[in-house]
Amino acid sequence: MTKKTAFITGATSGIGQATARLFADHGIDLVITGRRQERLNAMKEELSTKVKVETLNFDVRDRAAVFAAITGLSEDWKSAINILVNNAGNAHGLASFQDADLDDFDAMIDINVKGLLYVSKAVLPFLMKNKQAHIVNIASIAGKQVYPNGNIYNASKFAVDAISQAMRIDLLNEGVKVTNIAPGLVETEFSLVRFKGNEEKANATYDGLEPLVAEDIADSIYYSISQPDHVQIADLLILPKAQASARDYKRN
Ligand code: NDP
Ligand code: 8X3
Repeated sequence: MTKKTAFITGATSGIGQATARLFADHGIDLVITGRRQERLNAMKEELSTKVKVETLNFDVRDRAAVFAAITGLSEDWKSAINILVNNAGNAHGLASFQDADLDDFDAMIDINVKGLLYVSKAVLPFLMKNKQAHIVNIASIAGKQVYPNGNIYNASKFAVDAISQAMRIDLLNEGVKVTNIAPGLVETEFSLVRFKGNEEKANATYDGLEPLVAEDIADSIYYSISQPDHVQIADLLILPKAQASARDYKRN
């Protein structure tokens, strides 16, 4: 069986962090990225007892920094990485199109869409050379259905969904599998970021219902990358029991 080595963006928190931990439990060597160096250091210290870990600190919006960090990896890493988990991303704001802040629109397009493209283009040459390669893009139910005030977050995740489909077609002859994962409500730092540190608003997102936890999505990512070589999980939509659509929740 080919040894698995994964590159995970946004591993300092939430879904990316839980995925890094689960992968390490399964012996998958890791390149983990984020902007919070102290968290990257802590993750490296925690996971290095199980697997090889490299950390890279860059803002996915910074195209030059993305390419400098990734092309600067050692040849050992470059010849080993066969899984890319494009997870880094967030919502910025929850306001009507007419009231929303243009800086928030920029952030979501630049991080969730352009950042994912930069990282993918930088990592892809290794994936195409290495065996049994796989890209997992973290989209969202927000990329399948629009909800009030979701506007450009929705647009950014619809873009991720389309990019997953496009990658799957274009990479068909390269032997690179592509999985799109679309979670519903997951309790992470996501809402704190969306509401710019307002804990009351962030907590209200999960009022009266049991959301998913990051580990639930890590499980589905691991499931996707641990299938036999001939099986390609194309798209997974994973919701809490208390959620039926991007706008239908059952709250107590
Ligand atoms: P968190 O806020 O907990 O984690 C986001 C991660 O992305 C962090 O590690 C953060 O690292 C990284 N990140 C954010 N902005 C940047 C940037 N500019 N450059 C580099 N890294 C960045 O949220 P989640 O774990 O919930 O989110 C992970 C993914 O899951 C996102 O793509 C999100 O859209 C998606 N998702 C989340 C859902 C939810 O309900 N939570 C549901 C559906 C999808 P750092 O700050 O250190 O840079
Ligand atoms: C995150 C889930 O419903 O808040 O993508 O957009 S939602």
